[in-house]
Amino acid sequence: MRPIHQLVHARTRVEARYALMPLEGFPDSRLPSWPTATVKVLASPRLGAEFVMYLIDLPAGEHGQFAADSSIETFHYVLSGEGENLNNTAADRGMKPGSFGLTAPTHGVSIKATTAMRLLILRKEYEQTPMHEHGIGLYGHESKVEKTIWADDIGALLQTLIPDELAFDLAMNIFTFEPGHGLPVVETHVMEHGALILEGKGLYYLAGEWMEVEAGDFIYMAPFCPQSFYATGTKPAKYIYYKNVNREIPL
Ligand code: UGY
Ligand code: MN
Repeated sequence: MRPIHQLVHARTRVEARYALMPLEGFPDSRLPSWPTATVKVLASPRLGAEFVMYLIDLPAGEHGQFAADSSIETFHYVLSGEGENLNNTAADRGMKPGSFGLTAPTHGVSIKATTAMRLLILRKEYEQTPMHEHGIGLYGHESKVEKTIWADDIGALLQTLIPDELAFDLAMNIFTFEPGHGLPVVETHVMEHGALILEGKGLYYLAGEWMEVEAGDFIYMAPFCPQSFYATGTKPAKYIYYKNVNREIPL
């Protein structure tokens, strides 16, 4: 929390096609099915997003869940702490920083913290498509996901946590950029993004302006928001982001 004698200057911006929101500005909320957790709602349909992103702080020994549902799928990523994914089999039960999972709507997510945990959660309506089954879910750890070179730049590495298969309607990716490296173009695309900066700092280009960003910033990018990024500072910059993929555009 900022000391009271300082000015309340902020980098927070909520514009027509994007929002840049450092975590310090989000008040704590609670959720009925996570009664002892503190929750920050990073993005929701009220912002224009077609998904919800939560940052959940679950104290040691406590438990929270999202019940099985006819339509909502859930992605989770462990930012810190350790715990158990109670609905999973022994092989996929343990959770530590970097663990992630995508759980189908037909299955619940039930997490117990062994030590205090911080989780990034994304929930969205699963867009079914004939011939492609979501399956129960998919669980892993980022250290086991291959880093691929992005745009012929060895200083820009992409990890695709969810395989790019037609059964899945979302991508959750991690980008790691060496200082000075970034996206070589200004992208504009129909997909929207929710991104959390995990490490380092850099300059993000959003709808015509370059803005400083650093670890702990959340960014929402609406469809067709012009966007680009390069890392600054002396250490790599890393961010995790959501993207809707592999489906027809509703008309
Ligand atoms: O996958 C992407 O669209 C990615 N290159 N966008 C981004 O990092 N803002
Ligand atoms: Mn993009």
